[in-house]
Amino acid sequence: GLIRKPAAFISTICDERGQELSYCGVPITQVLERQLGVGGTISLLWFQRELPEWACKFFELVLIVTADHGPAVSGAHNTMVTARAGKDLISSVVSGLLTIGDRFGGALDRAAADFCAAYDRGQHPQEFVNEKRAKGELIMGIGHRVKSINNPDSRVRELKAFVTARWPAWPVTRYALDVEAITTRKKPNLILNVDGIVAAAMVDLFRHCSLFTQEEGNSYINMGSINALFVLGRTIGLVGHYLDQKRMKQPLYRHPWDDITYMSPLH
Ligand code: Q5B
Repeated sequence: GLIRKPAAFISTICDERGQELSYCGVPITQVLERQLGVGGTISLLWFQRELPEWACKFFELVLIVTADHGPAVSGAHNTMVTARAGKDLISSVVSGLLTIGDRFGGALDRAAADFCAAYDRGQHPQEFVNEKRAKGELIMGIGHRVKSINNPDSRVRELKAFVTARWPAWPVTRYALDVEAITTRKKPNLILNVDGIVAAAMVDLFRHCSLFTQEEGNSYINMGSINALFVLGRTIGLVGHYLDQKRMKQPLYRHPWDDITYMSPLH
């Protein structure tokens, strides 16, 4: 009889072999007819299930508010410098994406893991802050270079309003806000930042939309799915910065000497 050779790859999210492409079993025409949108597409391709309307809308809201935060931030800066060095779209966008990490735009997964672990062990927010300080660790999802309680981040305000109005329950978001109340007493810029609010809201989404087991939710956090929202959103802005520099035919960038302190170790 026929012996089927084991497949080299298994794919569970998308099938293009039939007459019609399907995303996790949902034909593309249905994705369009039912107006599942970008949020619904993310829910099928990333999470292999149709998430409720409020969750899909949240994904879209996150993509909009994280799409760009001006030319001064690390990612946009790298993309502009690369574009001005004559490089192509992909090289320029990738050079911007490579700056995303714990300190810039990539704190979401660790913020989610830390807030939910502290909440789950019943640790008082003050103890959580003390413990981080004692270990000399930064609290992921807390702090901003320019935003503060005196100059609030409207992105965070919008996300917070959406979560508190639409989530069935949001205890980890509450916990993160309690942490913020403590850290902002120390310094006004130690606010719950855009990474932190998305992270806490995603933990509450996984736990309270009743479509994930706790184990599945935790494993999506560990896989990096929350950082992926920032990466996807910010890619929109990085493409914008690339096109902007090319449109204006900006020349090769060279940093001015007067903005560099030259220090020879010999003197
Ligand atoms: N301190 C965000 O730092 C920033 C503390 C803290 C305890 C903290 C910093 C941080 C955690 C990682 C995080 C995502 C680097 C940020 C983003 C997207 C963005 C970006 C944009 C966009 C800012 C001064 C003093 C020191 C520190 C203490 C600071 N953060 N203590 N926990 N989390 N956060 N990343 O202002 O006593 O003076 O030695 O790493 O959540 O990236 O718009 O720019 O959309 O593009 O440069 O919004 O908070 O302050 O590092 O000089 O620290 O505050 O220990 O204390 P800064 P630093 P001391 S959202």
